Amino acid sequence: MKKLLVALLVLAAASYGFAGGGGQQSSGGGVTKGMDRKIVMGYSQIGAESEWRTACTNSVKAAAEEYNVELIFSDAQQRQENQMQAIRSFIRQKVDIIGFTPVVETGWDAILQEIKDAGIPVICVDRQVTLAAGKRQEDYITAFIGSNMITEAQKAVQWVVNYMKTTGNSKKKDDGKTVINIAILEGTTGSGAQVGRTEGWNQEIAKYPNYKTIFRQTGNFTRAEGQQVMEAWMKSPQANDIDVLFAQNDDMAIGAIDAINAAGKKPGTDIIIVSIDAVKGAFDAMLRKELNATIECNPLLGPQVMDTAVKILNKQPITWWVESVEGQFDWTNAEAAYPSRQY
Ligand code: GYE
Repeated sequence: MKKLLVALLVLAAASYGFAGGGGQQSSGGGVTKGMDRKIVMGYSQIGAESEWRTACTNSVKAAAEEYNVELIFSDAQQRQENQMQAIRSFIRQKVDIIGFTPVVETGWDAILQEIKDAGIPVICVDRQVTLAAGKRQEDYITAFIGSNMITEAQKAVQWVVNYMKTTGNSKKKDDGKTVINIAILEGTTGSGAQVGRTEGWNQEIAKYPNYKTIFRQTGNFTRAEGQQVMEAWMKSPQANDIDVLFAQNDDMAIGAIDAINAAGKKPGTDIIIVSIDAVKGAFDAMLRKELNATIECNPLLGPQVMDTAVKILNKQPITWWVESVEGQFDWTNAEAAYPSRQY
C-alpha cells in the first residue's frame, strides 16, 4: 500500500513537473466570461526570444485573467520536445482546450493525433504547422490565430524597392539596372515565420532581377545573434557591397544596427534596413534614423485566443483563420504613431 502511494505521488509530481517547465497555474472561483463554467486552457509558448514574443505572452496572460480562464502556461525554451511534454501533460490533465505556438512547422503529426483522439480542441497561435503530405492542418487544428507571414515579407520588398528607387542609400539608387545587394537575417530555421517570410520575400524580389542576395543566414530571431552574424558580414571582403539589410524581425535588425555602427558605417543611410514586427525598440531605432522601416506583425493575440476558445467550447461557429490587419511604419509616420503603440 505504502509503495503504491509513493509511486502515485512520484507520478503526480512528474506530470505536474512536465506541465511546468516554467509553468504557472492561476486558479480562483467564478465562471469564464461568456460561459457557464470556468474553463482550463493548457498553453505552450515557445520561449522569450524577442520583444514580440514577450508582448504576445503578456497579452495571452492578461486576456486569460480578463476572461477568467484558468491558464496552465508552459515556456518551451525554443525546444519542440519541451512543447510535446507540456502538451502531453495537458492531455493527461484533461484541459478543456489547448493553445500553442509551434516552434517549427513540422513534426507535429503524432501529437496532433493524440490531441484529436482525446477530443480536446486546439488553437494554433502565431505560427502554423505543416503536416505529412495529404493531411490538412484544418482537420487537426480547430482554429489558427496570427499573421500572414508571406504578405508581410512581400510588403517589405515593396517598401525596399520603392525607397531604393525614390531615395536610395548613400551609394546608389535603383534605376532598374544597377545591382542592389541584399543581406538577409532569417528567423529560426523551419519556423512558420521564417518559412513564410522567406517565401514571400523570394517571390516578390524575383520581380526585380537587379536585386541580388549576397548574404543570408539565421539569427534565430534574437538581438544577440543578429548582431553576431552582422558583425561577421561587416568583417568580410563584401561588407562594403551591402546596400540593403532585410531582417525577419526587429530584434535581429536592432542587433545588426549595433554591429554596423561598430564597423563605422551608418545604419539607415549606408545600409537601408527593413524588418518585421513594429515593436517599441524598432520605433526607437526609426526615430534615431537607424532603422528605415518595419512591417507590423501584431503580437497582441490574447483576446482573440480567449474569445475563440469560448466560442469553440460553446460550439458556436468560428472562422478557421481571421488574418490580423496590420500597418507599416517608416520615417514618414513613425513619430506620429509612436505614442499610441501598445507593444
Ligand atoms: O516576428 C519574432 C518572434 O513568430 C511572428 O517570432 C513570430 C515571430 C516574430 O520571435 O519576433
